[in-house]
Amino acid sequence: MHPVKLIGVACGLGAPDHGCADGPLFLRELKVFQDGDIPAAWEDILRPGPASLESPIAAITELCSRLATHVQNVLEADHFPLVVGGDHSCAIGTWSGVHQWLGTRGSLGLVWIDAHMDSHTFVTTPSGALNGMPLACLLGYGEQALTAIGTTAPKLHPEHVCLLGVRSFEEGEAALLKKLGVRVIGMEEIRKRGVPATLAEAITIASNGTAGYGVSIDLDVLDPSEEPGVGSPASGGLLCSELEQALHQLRDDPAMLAMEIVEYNPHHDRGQLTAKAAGALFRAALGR
Ligand SMILES: [Mn+2]
Repeated sequence: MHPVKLIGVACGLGAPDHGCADGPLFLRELKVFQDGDIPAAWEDILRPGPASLESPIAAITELCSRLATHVQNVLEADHFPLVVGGDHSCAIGTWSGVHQWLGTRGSLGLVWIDAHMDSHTFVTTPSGALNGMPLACLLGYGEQALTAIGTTAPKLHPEHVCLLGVRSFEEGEAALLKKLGVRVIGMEEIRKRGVPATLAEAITIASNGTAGYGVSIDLDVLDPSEEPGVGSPASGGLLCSELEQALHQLRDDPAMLAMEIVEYNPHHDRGQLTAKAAGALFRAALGR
């Protein structure tokens, strides 16, 4: 396995609750990604620059551009990027970076594990929060500054994307994904078919016809009764143990190019439960 390079994104400007900006620092302090079996080292923790005085959009655009370059460089060095959020708007930078690195090699697939769809644009959003928009941006919809990072081309084709764990969403974003034909696997379907089978389908969608795929894990996919350390908790989620078990499917898959673990909010955590869950998911997916 390629050595893992951890890139923190200490930014909560895209979330209504900015506390997840402290997530990467806490997770680094708690050493949750330090495991003897997995060669992993912190590369950097990125912070918003002076553009944050202007507007959240300006700050996140600049931060995501920097993040995209970092991710691209890590891949160039034959390492595995693990981006640690911060709010989920960092996904725009992460996957723009992987897309940039892929270049003419082929398309990028993405498995989006989240309680929410994160597929709003400014036309449909009720909150205006940018962490509710990254998937739409990556598909080429939404704020032009954010869809044009690296290149104006969409970073993802709808047929290569699958959402898993969804249970809280608004009509406008659901309509966009439906129009595009993006596969959404909600909790109800997961409860019928099981986590392993539905994750296997998501991986197949992200792999078929692509040059590789990524996995974006929003910790709010987990049930908040067990893991409360997130900014937008939604009840009826996955147990950490069942997601861990299913994530074993990712181990040693050479088609998996990068991963994200985002939205850890240490100020809502209880006895480091959610921090430990982040480490457990990391080991489940990348261990042996
Ligand atoms: Mn999310």
